[in-house]
Amino acid sequence: MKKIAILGAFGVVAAATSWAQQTPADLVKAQCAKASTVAEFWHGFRDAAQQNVLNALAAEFNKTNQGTCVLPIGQGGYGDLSTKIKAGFAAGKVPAMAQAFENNIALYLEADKLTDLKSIGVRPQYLQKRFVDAATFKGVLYGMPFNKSIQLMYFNKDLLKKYNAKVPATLEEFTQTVRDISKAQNAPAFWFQPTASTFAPIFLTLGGDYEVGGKLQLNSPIAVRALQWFLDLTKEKAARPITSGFINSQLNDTFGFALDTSAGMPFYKNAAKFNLGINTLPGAKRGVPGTALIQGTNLVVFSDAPKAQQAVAAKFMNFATQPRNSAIFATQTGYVPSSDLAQETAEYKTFVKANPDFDNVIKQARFADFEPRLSDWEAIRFNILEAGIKEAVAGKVSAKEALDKAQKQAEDLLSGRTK
Ligand code: FGO
Repeated sequence: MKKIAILGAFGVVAAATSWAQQTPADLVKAQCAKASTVAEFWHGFRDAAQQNVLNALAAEFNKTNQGTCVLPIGQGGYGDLSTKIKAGFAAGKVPAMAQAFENNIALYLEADKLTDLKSIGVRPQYLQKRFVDAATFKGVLYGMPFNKSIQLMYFNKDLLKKYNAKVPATLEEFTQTVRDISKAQNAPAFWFQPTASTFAPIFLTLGGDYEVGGKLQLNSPIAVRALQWFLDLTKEKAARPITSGFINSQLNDTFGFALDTSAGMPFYKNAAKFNLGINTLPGAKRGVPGTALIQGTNLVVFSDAPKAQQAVAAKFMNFATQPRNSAIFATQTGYVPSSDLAQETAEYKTFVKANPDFDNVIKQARFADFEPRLSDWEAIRFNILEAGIKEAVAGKVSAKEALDKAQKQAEDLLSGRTK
C-alpha cells in the first residue's frame, strides 16, 4: 500500500507501513463495531489511496460522534455503484448515504428514493453555488457536492523543453504543438481515452452544448467537429488513444499531454518520471481557459434508510464540507474544494505553497460545465455516445456517422422505444 503522509492531517495514522499498524479502514471498522447507529456510505472509489482519504475523513467524524458512525463501503467503480443502488431499490436494501452524479439523482428521484437534505439538517452554506444548483431539483437540494472534479491539462515539461515548445494556451496552439512534437519524436504526444469524458472538454471549448432548445443533441456540427479533431490527430499519429486503463498508470517519456480529471492529479504526480506540468485547459481564445467537464459526485441520503441513520448522514455532510475538512480532502485527492472557505484555511495555504499547481483546480472550476441531468444520461453517455466515439476512433465509422447513430439511439431510448 502506498504511504500517504498528509493523511495524518485528519488525525489518522497515514497508512500501513507494517502489518502492525492500523489503516484508516481498520480504525473505522473498530469504531463502527462499538456504535449503536451505523450509517453505511456506499462509494465508487476503487483506488486504495482515495479509499484511505475517505476512511480517514470518516474516522475523524466518528471520533467526535460517539455511539454513531459512518462506514464507507466500496461498491466497485461509479457504474457498479449505481447498478447496486438500483438493485438495492428492488431488494429493499439501501445504505444511508451514497455518491451520486446529477443524472443519478434524477433517476433516484423518479423512484422516489431520496431525502430532501435540508429537511434533515444539511446546511449547504458557503458551498460552490453552481454545484449546489446542479444537485437541486425543483427547488429542493438532494445532493451535497462532495467530490466534484474538473479537467486539467497534464503535460511533460521535459519534452516541451527538449523540443523548444511553449506551454500551449489555446486549442490552436495545442494542436500545433502536439503535431510538432509527435513528428519530431516519431510517437504520438497527445494521449487520450476515447471516452465521453475526454470528448467533452473539446466539444465544450468549441462552444458545444448537449441540450439545444430543451432537446438532447449529440450530433450537432460542433460535436462532429470535436470528434473529427480527435480522429485527425489519431490518424496523423499525433494522438494516441488509450483504450484500457488510466493514462496516469501508463506514462513514459513520449507522453506529452493529456486532458484529464483533476482527481487524477495525485496519480500523475506519483507516476511521472519526468517533470510534470499542470495547467488550465487550452482555450478557444487567448486569456480564457477551455471549458472542462465537471465530474465526480454528490452525497445523497436515501429516504428508506432509518431516520437515525439519516441524521448521522446529515451530520457527516456538514462535517465533510467544513472548510478545514474540505481543504484536506480536496488537496489530498485533486477534487475541487466543496467549501468556498477552504481556500482560507491554513491547511489549504500550506499545501498550495508546496504545490502551486493546485491553484489551477480553483481557476479551472470557473470554466467548466455539466452534462445533462437526465435520468437516462448514464446509459446514453456510456452505451450510446461513448460507444460511438470508440467506433469512430477505431476507424470503423466517420465522426458524422457515429454521432448521427448516437443521436438516433438516444432519441429511441428517450422516447421509450428501446427502454
Ligand atoms: C469519471 C465518470 C460517470 C458519469 C462521468 C456518470 C457514471 C467517467 C470518468 C467515467 O471522480 P472523477 O473525476 O475521477 C475518478 C476518481 C474516482 O475513481 O479518480 C479518478 N482516477 C482514479 C484512479 C486513477 O488511477 N486515476 C484517476 O484519474 C477517476 O477517473 O470522475 C471521472 C471516468 C470513468 O469513470 O471511466 O467519472 N463519469 N459521468 N460515471 N457512472 N455516471 O454520469
